[in-house]
Amino acid sequence: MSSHDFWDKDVESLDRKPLQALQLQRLRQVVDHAMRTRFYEPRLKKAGIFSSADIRTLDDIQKIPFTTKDDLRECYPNGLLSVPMNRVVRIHTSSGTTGIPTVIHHTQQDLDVWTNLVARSIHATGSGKNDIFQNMMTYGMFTGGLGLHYGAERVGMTVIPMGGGNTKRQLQIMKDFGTTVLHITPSYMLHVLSVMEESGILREELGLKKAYLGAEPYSEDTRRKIERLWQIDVYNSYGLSEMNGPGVAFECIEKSGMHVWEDVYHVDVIDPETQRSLPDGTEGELVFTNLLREATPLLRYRTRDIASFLPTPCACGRSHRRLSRITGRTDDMLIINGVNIYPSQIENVIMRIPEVGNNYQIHLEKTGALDRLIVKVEISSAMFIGDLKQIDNLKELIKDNLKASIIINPSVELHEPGSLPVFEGKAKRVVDNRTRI
Ligand code: DLL
Repeated sequence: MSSHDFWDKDVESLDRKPLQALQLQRLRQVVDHAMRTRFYEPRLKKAGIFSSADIRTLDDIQKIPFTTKDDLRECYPNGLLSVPMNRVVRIHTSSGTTGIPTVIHHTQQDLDVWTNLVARSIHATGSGKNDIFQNMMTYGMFTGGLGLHYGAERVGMTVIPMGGGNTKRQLQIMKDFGTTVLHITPSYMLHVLSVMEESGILREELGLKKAYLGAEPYSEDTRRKIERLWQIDVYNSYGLSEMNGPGVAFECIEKSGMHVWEDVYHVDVIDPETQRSLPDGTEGELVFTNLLREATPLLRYRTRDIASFLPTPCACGRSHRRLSRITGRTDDMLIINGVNIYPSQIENVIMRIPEVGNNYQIHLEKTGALDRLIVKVEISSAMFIGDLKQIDNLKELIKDNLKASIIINPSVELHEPGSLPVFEGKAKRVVDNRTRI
């Protein structure tokens, strides 16, 4: 590997030992900083931590109590702010559709750290100043727009700040400016393909090479499908507004798991029930500490996201560990007639089937005392003009495969291409119409 392959070689290839020493030093700093806040001071003291002197090893992080989304909501709007407001240069919120949003304040230094991590991530995918970057994530309080924007500028890409929506115009811009890299949600990426089919613009007229897909879960088969249909490389990108936003974990050119930038983020994988730490290779809930936060320090934040660390080093030479795909959230588990099912299990099954189109939805209804699972699936355009027998066979195939994977017997509805609701940001896949008692 040459230093050219890294954005910041010294940090990205730092051996595990010095990397952990750096984490410890920064953890101690952030604990001292948090200790000065009204939110953390009583909590840390209650846990026996009076200053950074009580954090002697990295394992001492376990003494720090968890912070939850509810804690953040209770602090709305400024309860976690730990610098004077005149040092805050930007505010972001989580994109949650219900309830009170969580608020993250940023100082200029916070933004610089974030921008640098995004730049590092983009560089790790092999993109740079020769790329035309079309950012199709929503701009605004959501971090997907501005977060990638500044990182892309820092590596010298030509940035087209489109934001989400207006798909025909997006395609025209892609064609006219020769866009090479997109930033977009996976569900929207599949929809753009359907719109391209009607728009008269041909794939050959576009210079597209890569897409950064994230902000919502998607399966490995969905990645392959998008790569095959678009003839591009897809890189998975994970982040959450509480930890800045995108740029927390990103795939490198190896496309095999997302490097978490461990000089800035300490991550623990815990069993959500017992709250005990789990070893690399075991799936659990991700718990993040931002080691360099000024305006909103967050210690041991329970993300509710489920994933595992890959147990082997990456061929790219980066020492920062890789996260698996996010397989679900502790709060998106569906209980259907007593059986626990994650929506990702359903996507895993249907997106493996080539005749399946670009969109799907999971509906839950109540019939008497029983729950009913209805999986609505768009079929491909080629299949749509096929004969009825073929369509019936496809329906049975999807049903059988789902039954084999999730145990319960679903109803499957096949829909024509483009007929299910489209989301230009995060997709809403589950519609739960069961009345709760
Ligand atoms: O979604 C930040 C982001 C923007 C990440 C653009 C990647 C690209 P929030 O709105 O706070 O922030 O939502 C965070 O989205 O806890 C996960 O549940 C989910 N999520 C984000 N990326 C992925 C991914 C942004 N690659 C929440 N795979 C997180 C699965 C993801 N889920």
